[in-house]
Amino acid sequence: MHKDAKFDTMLIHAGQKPDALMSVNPPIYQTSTFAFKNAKHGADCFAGESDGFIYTRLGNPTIRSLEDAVAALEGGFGGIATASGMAAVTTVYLSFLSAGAHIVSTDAVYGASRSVLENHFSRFGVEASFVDSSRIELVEAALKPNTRLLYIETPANPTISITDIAACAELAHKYGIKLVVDNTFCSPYLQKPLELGADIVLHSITKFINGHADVVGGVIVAKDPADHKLMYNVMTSMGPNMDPHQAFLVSRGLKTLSLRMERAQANAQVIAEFLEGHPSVAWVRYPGLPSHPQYELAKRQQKGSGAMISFGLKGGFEAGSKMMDSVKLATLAVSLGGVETLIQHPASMTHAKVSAAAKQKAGITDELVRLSVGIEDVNDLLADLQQAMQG
Ligand code: LCS
Repeated sequence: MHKDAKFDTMLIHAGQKPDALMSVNPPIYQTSTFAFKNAKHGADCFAGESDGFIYTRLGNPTIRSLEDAVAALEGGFGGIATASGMAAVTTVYLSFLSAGAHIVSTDAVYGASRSVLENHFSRFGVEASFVDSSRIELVEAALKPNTRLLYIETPANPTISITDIAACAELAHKYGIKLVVDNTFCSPYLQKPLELGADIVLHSITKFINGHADVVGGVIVAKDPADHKLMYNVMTSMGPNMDPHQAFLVSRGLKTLSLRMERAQANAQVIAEFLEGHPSVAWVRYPGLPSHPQYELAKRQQKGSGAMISFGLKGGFEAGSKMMDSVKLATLAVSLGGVETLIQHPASMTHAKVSAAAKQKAGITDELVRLSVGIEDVNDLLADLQQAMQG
């Protein structure tokens, strides 16, 4: 692949190295371990003086192919694939947070990215503050001398609020703090956090990157080789590694990222406008609507508006529940970013473990319904939502 290859070309070719049989796609190296040619080769591999594979927890060609592809797409130094998105999140936390350290995070992050700090990292003396990171002055006010990480999710799950990545990078670097961006909702097709100054980008690969609701996985990409090395050591020591078969499936899904994202966000724009004009709908949050509070920032920072919408019905939680029970084409399920349209209720599902007070403060209200728009025919989706709101 030419070094100046464009994004869509990279989607198809990045990370692909022909094997001995010139296989066009990366084979599934479904093996736990790799034989050494001789004792010296084994010792050289362990010493890092030969780049042969050793053991799948430490690296595997099928997984490496995916890691290299995502690293190239994000414009980073190296990729680290993990068993789940949460394995990626916790690998980042474990790499940079020690007892006595502090992290500042977006308040409306994915529920587990928050609750793992509040319920588990707190047991090891790690302190966390959650702020509305769309307001940079609140981020700055939350920083402390022991802050090690600024962790933002943009657009945030599930409020779709948008944080200025470049402004956060400037702030973080002024205080010698690393900026981490969860880029799950956009994927590298729509947003490139490392180019905007972030140090580390991560994904729940379960979502848009894989895109077919058949794999759980995660990936981390660092800009700086030293950060990559640190996180790679943490990941391979603790063992939340991806499996070769998972990596194969994700590599296959990844190739159509642009096509899926284009169709899904075109559908989402039509649906968001329909919802905003519907008499039963109280409010809609979608970056492609001028009513979105960070509409201008979204236009500047993202290549498109994405496929995630949140909204509230005038009848509140009761009306939302009724709607979720009445959809026939959209599926009532958590997760997002697949080819199929999903609908869910964050307050009682994905963010159930976040305290009621924290949810209220972060804008995760009881009435909020979240839609992950798929690539079905948009007229069928509109008809389904229309009948479900009447039902
Ligand atoms: N980051 C974001 C933004 C997410 O939405 C999720 C999962 C994760 C990290 C964790 O990834 P996982 O371990 O599940 O691969 N979000 C989910 C959601 O909204 N519904 O179900 C899972």
